[in-house]
Amino acid sequence: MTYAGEMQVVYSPQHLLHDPATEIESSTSHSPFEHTGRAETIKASLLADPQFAFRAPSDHGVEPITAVHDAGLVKFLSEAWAEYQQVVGARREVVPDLFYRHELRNEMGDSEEPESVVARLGWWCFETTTPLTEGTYAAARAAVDTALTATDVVLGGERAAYGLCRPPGHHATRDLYGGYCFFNNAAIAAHEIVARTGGKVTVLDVDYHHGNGTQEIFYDRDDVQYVSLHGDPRRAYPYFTGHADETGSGRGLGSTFNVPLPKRMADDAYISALSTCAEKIAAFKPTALIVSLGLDTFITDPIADLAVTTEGFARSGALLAQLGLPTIVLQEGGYDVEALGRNVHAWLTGFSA
Ligand code: OKP
Ligand code: ZN
Repeated sequence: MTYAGEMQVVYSPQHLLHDPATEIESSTSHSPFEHTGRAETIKASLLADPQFAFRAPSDHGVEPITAVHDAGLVKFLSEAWAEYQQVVGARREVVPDLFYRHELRNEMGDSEEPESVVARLGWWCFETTTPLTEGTYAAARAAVDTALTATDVVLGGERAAYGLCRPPGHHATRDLYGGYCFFNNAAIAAHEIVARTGGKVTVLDVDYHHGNGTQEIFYDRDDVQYVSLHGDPRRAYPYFTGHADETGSGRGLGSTFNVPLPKRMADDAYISALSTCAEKIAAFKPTALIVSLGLDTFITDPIADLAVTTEGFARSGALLAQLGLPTIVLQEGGYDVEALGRNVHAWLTGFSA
C-alpha cells in the first residue's frame, strides 16, 4: 500500500557496530552522548507512522568517499582499530593521545604521515570525543551508503528522502575526523549530485553545532553553497569556525553563509533566522537541497543551549518545503534521546504536509 505524501527512509542496522562505551570530554570519561539508542529511537518513531517507507542502503563503494576525503583518511579508518590492538594493547575504544599541529614544525616544512598508529591517530583526528571501536569503520561506511541511497531516491524523481545516518558527518573535514563524525555524509552526497547531474547544490546545516567539515570541503567552490545556523562559536563547539565573516574563498566567495545564534533562542526568532537562510538559498538557485538535520537545537538538549520546541521543528520543515526543491534530509546530531524520535518525526511531517 502506498500513501499520498509517503516519504522514503533509508536505515541500516550497521550503525549498531559503532558502539563506544565511553567518551573523553570536559576532562572526564563518561558514557557517550552519541550512542546507538539515538538512531534506534528515530527508527521506532518513523516506523510507527505508515507515511514513512523504510528501505536499506545499497553499497556505493569507496569512490564517492575519496571524491571528498583524502584517501589516506579512509585507509587509516579501515585499519586503525585492529592495528592499535596489536601495537598498543587490547582496548575497546581507541582515542589519540596527541595531535599533530603545524606549529610543531614552524620553519621546518610539513612532515609526512607518520608510521606509528599512535602518531597516525593524532594525524587524522582533531579531538578526543570521537572514539574508534571495532565496528566503527563498517558503521561509518553504512552511514555514507545511507546518504547516497537517499540521494538516489531523490535523483530518481522523489520530492524528498530521509537518510537516518549514524554516525553523523558534518564535522569531518577533507583530512580529519572528530566531533562524533568520521565521513562527511552530507558533503559526499552533495558532491555526488554535482558530479552526476552538473547542477548546483545547497547544504543547509541546522544542527546546533557549526558544520566545520562541510564548510571546509566546499569553501572555495561555487557549485555547492553551504548555509548554517548554529550556536555562536564564541561559546559553542567547534569554536574555531562558524563566524559570520566566513563567507568562502576564491570562486567560492559568497557561497558560504553562517548565522551564529545567541543562547536560548526560541521558535519565533529561530524561524525568522531560518527564513533569512531560505532567501539565501533561493538566490543561489540550486537544483537540489541537502539538509544536515541536527535536533540538538531542542530546548532540553543536554549539550546545547537553544530553545527550539517540537512545534518549531514542524515549522522549520514546512518553511523549507516552500523552497520547492528536491530535498535530501540527512541525520546529524540531537541528544535529548527521549524527545529525538518525536522531533525528527515533527520536522519531516512538517516538510511533507
Ligand atoms: C556533533 B554534532 C560539549 C560536547 C562537545 C562534541 C560535540 C559534537 C557534536 N559539551 N563534544 O554536531 O551534533
Ligand atoms: Zn550538533
